[in-house]
Amino acid sequence: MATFPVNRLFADHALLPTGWAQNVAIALDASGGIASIATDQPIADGDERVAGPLAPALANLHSHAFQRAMAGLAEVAGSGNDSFWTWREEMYRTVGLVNPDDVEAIAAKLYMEMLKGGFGHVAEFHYLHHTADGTPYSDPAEMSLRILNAAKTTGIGLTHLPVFYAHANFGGVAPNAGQRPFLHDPDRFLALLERLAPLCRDNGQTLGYAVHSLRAATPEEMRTILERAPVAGPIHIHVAEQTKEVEDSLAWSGRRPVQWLLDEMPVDERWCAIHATHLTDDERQRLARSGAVAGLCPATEANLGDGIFPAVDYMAEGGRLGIGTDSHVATSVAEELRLLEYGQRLRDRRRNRLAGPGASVGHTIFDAALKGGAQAVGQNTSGIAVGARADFVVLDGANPYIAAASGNQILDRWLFALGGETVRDVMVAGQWKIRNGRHHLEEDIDRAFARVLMKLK
Ligand code: NGQ
Ligand code: ZN
Repeated sequence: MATFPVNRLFADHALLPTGWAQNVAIALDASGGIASIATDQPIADGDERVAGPLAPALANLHSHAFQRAMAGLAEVAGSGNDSFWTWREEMYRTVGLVNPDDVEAIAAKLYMEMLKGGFGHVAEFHYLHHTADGTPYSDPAEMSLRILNAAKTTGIGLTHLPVFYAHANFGGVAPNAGQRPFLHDPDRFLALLERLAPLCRDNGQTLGYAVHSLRAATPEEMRTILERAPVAGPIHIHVAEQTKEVEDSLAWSGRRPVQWLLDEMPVDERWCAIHATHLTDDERQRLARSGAVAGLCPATEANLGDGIFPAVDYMAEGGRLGIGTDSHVATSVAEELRLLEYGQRLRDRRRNRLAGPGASVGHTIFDAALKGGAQAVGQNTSGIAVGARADFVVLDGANPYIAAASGNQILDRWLFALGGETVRDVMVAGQWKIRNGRHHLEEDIDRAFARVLMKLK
């Protein structure tokens, strides 16, 4: 492999780990990593000058791709007491309607949308393994392979997280009919991981795994998987998203879900606690100290009526967090980060909650989600730094709001005042995937996706 830089970018403004810098020359290596960064440079022959401010693309740490197909279709009121749990019934209905071709088409459309929204990588929390009646496909990895393909087609980086799911609630309650497509015993789940490990490696994709929730696995099953999984990547779990889960956990064990998880599992930097909405002060402090990432999905959490994560205190305690688009009622960095801050404001009836005195909120939460997102998807370097993967967004320098902004105003304008069109170009691993707002396979991806939506009507 070539060891010399194969490509050089030049940005008038670039967001480095030390903050915004000017006249930045970035050399990429042959494997799509950042080889060198120099600031206050003249533009050199052969440099490709980007069309606006350059920022790192973020990792989206939580996705259930198939749910994009029903986003916006669960907004008709039912009995007057609609909840997360009634939404889940509708979601299970969608599960029963999609085959592997459909899932690949939905995921490709979604991943293209995510790229356009400023994400360069996605962690797919993948539990839709089997047919509607629970029969495994002739290749038990079929559905996973479709996710791998969709990521490859679109060019988004992937951390694939096959999900272990075996029960309907704490204490090993038998699963219900809607959950049949999700189920494994530990041996079969471990076999799935074995099969996927070399495929992900060959694709340059990361393999981790997830346990769906403390509702879906017994402590014994979790311990077996933790001991035997042939995987070094991240471990994710949904936890304490709904108050009912907290109540059920207390009834089962006398402990709250996050308390139980921190007591009983070796939670550390490898772990990502998805949602973790409902925390006591003690749980919040312990989670912050654990080094794990809280995987927040602000648009979905708002949509499902989950509650508000205590981000002000958690960040003050040094807790790590990242963002995910989860059910994909939103697909952009800006929407998620904006709602993260706005939830805190609505609760506290105050402004500028997640930044310290004098700091930009946009920059503070973008930087937190950059670092936490990278950790949660299994990357050990993040941002525009030597050794990191070259995952960039170029904001539209011709947009007057962006053109007139300097420093962190660029982020605050993008995240709090502008829409999706602000992201102009997106690079993943040293290659442009979105250019001037478009993907090179846009028409094909849209056509396949439209067919699926018409079928689901
Ligand atoms: C999921 N989604 O697995 O897709 C869950 C709902 C559950 C979100 N929590 C199902 N947003 O937690 O049982
Ligand atoms: Zn989820």
